[in-house]
Amino acid sequence: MALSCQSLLQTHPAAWQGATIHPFLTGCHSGSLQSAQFNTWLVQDYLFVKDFTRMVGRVLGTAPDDHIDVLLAGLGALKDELLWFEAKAAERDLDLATPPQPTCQRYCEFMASLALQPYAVQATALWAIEYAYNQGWQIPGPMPPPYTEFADRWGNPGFTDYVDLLGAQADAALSVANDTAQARAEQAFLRVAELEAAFWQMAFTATAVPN
Ligand code: HMH
Repeated sequence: MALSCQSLLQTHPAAWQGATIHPFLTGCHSGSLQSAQFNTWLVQDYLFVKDFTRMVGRVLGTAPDDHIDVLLAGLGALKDELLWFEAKAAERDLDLATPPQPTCQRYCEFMASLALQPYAVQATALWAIEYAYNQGWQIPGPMPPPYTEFADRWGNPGFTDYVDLLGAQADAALSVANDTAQARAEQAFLRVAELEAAFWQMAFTATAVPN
């Protein structure tokens, strides 16, 4: 049987919980997160999303014809998202010309490395990256201000539909992928899960570093 997004989640529940349940997100929900911790995440996630946009561009470059439309819509949303990050950073007086933290750097290097992988691996990683935020921001329950709009960005029904479409495209690619590509897709899924957990954790470990 071919690998699917659903089977990956079922086979690796602990890894996926690590990616989507974290004190950063529960701290946003309860109000216990320090604003410096949130700001660290905000700046690093902007840097992440810039490189993620490049990755989606590369996935589009290898996608079959009938997957182009969804990916183009995703790129359109990312254009808006980058401007939104810039506005959020300006509201908080944050300097976006900050160097990436090692964890952000590692994640960006992983995304760059996907260019060498078959399309099925790229599509699986893309789905996992988006699904991690789609779930992570929703699991704690309704977020109080100032975090409501952050939870809505990745938890809104339109984004959820987009993530479902990415999952369907990854499943379609996996259904015709050979064993090697399927094994690599599973590795990529686990690497995304690990990097997502580390990315949340970065807000706690990096905040004390002066810039
Ligand atoms: C670290 N993972 C990270 N940042 C994001 N913005 C997303 C996933 C979703 O796009």
